[in-house]
Amino acid sequence: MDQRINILNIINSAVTNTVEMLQNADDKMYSIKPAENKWSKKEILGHLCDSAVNNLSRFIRAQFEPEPFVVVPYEQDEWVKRNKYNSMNITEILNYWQVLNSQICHVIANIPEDKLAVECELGNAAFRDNKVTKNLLWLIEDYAVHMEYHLKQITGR
Ligand code: NI
Repeated sequence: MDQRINILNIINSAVTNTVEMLQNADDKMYSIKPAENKWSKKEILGHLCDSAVNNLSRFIRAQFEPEPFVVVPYEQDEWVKRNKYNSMNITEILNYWQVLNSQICHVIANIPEDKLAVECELGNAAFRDNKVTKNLLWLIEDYAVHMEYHLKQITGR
């Protein structure tokens, strides 16, 4: 199967299943922070919104900026903190996340085939400050993998 279609299917079904599962969730329970410096489940979902915002920007810029496209990490804790997710209703966060992913899928579906091969340079702590070069398709797949990883933390499956 076309790898891009596979990724789009993964994102779409993850969003559908999560919205269905969480739309009637107990808001209080999802607001509990396991520790001062640990995210609540609502904040983890918020982190997925931040990931969507930042990656949407990357998926667009990688198509026209000079190659290799340099992937600059974003301050994840600051984004969660400044977005004040814990004071939002879980359905508000879910709606926001759903809309962001609908646009992300629209953008991914329309990337010209040759642009999926654009080189992207990663250089963050996860790679021990070494520069690693992947292509845009890898970056898109990594977005879905990261989403699934955090969804397991929220839904416990
Ligand atoms: Ni994460």
